[in-house]
Amino acid sequence: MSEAVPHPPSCCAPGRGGGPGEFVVLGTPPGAASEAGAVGGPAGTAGPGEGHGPDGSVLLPGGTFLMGTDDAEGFLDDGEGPVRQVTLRAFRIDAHAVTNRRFAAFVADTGYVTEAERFGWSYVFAGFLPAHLRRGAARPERTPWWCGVPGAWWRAPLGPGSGVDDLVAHPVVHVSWADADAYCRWAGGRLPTEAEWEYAARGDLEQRRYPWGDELLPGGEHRCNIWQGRFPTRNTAEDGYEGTAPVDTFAPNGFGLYNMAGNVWEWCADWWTTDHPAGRRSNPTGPARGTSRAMRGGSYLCHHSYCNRYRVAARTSNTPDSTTGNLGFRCVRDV
Ligand SMILES: [Cu+2]
Repeated sequence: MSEAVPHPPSCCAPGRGGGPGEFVVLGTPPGAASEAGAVGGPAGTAGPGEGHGPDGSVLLPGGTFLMGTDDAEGFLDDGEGPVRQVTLRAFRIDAHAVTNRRFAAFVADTGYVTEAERFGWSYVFAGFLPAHLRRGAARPERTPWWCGVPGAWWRAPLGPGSGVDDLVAHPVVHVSWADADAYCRWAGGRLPTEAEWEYAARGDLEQRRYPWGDELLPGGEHRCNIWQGRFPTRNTAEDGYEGTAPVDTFAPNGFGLYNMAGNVWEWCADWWTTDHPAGRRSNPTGPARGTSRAMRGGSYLCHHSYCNRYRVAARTSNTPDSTTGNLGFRCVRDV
């Protein structure tokens, strides 16, 4: 497998239903992938929201910032630009991604069943799988380092036989957009808009490439959990992690927020578009409708040779029912 796949249209997280050419064509598709039916969130689950005290979330004052980038390293086709002036009202945001511990509390309280459970499978990075699960697994044609694994879900992130006992402080993964939305409502919040997410990720810096500045390794130090080595065959894990890291790993950004770059992709509220109106905007919420939802931040699989989407202006999307081992979320709250 060659190392560099230049500027692929979709990033390292494949879609469940996929667009043309995107879905599983190698091996045998697991289960009845498109027959799971409509999955609603748990209606009326108003949340207790405990566990989000002063330590768990950060009040951001809002204001005006420059969203997007014209960085030569950026991906024009992803709609990273143009740079535009966006004004936001104040909001609170989780200091880190939602953990397995918190998601377990949500499920215990509500009996919520995730979409990956209903579909009966989810995407796991092939390099993490034992040979017997990897062999014959269905793989997306354009991102064949992913395997559709029957029985993979948030509580069994590497499929049957795996668990989250040692991962309670790691981000919950294998959650769909609806799963994330249901959790946020239970917790008394909502998913961030893309504008809120980017404003938060920038940590009060203006037009920098990463949440901490322009250098990937300031002073030679790793500041986020991404891929080192040769993607996708050799992960040297120089940053300390092959897969997910605990949600408060590495120094926080200027707003006190952890892992806004790398670790796991994070769902945003907005429908996806690459067409941003120029000029000033106030509290933008994205298009009124769409087919995929925006994701931000990049993940432990991101590598410069492949997608370079751990930059703060980078973005991608996925169909709302998609679930993978590198996609999680955090919540915001109105104030
Ligand atoms: Cu990536």
